[in-house]
Amino acid sequence: MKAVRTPSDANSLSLYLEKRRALVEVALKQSIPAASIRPATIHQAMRYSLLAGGKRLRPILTLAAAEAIAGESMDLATILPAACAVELIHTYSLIHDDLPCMDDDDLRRGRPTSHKVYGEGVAVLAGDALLTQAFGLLAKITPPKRYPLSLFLEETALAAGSLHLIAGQVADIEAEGKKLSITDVRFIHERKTAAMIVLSLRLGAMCANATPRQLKALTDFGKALGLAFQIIDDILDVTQSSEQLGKSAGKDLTAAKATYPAVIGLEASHKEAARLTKKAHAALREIGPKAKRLTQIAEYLLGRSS
Ligand code: GRG
Repeated sequence: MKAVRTPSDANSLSLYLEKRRALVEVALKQSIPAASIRPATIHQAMRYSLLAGGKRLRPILTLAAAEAIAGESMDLATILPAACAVELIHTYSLIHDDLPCMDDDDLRRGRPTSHKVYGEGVAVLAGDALLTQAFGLLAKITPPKRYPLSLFLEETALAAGSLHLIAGQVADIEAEGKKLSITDVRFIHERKTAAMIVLSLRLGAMCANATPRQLKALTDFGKALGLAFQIIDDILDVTQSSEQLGKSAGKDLTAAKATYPAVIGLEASHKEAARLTKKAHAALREIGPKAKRLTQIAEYLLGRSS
């Protein structure tokens, strides 16, 4: 019997996410050395954290940004090195963030954290190796006409470095237990979370040879989406259980962390996340109908529960 495809099949976001996630999973498995290669411990530790699941939001955004420029029928194989690179950097940051000298967490992606399984030394090195390999993957990109390979490397180093991802982490550590203004919290969230989300989108768009106007639109989308994503993350930390999140819930409160709910309350935080999601949608107008998946992803993230 002939399979019947309804229009809602083709339009379903969950089907789209499932397909893109499957592509990313296969590519991630191939993106780092096999667990048997000497010294096996480091490769096992890298694979343990990288292949532990997770939403794969950032690599999916890289693919979706490229598709927003070049269409869903494009060959995604050319985008996967960049998509994997952002997930490797993200996973490194989670491994290091969980260390006893940082957030000291026991649970990540529903499993014991890297240092709990492999010890602190190997966990630090697994993070370092993932970060390093991310640049190895970026070097495989065939640069499009408008953007030289050096720009991919430079933008990635900038987003993951001491002006953005690490800046956010340092400001976060220094803020613990202090009374912060919403501007201070926003400073942290923009660096710790939004910068990598913006990078994920920009790398995808650059791979697809986006025009400067399209790249600016996706950057504005990413800034608003990234901040909304972290505000929702702050809200979920208060409202969800560790089982639902696959990581320790309620830690922001016990560690007196800088969060939106702590400064403006839960209801106002929800409102701000919704306002930013609208702003993110508005930024996509420049791109047009091909940005449909990005619009849907932003809406989906606003309503997520894990
Ligand atoms: C250099 C020692 C050293 C440490 C760097 C930069 C850094 C450590 C940590 C910052 C990482 C961090 C915890 C950012 C917060 C962003 C965030 C909401 C992470 C969780 O992302 P999800 O929900 O996680 O996408 P999954 O598991 O789904 O990928």
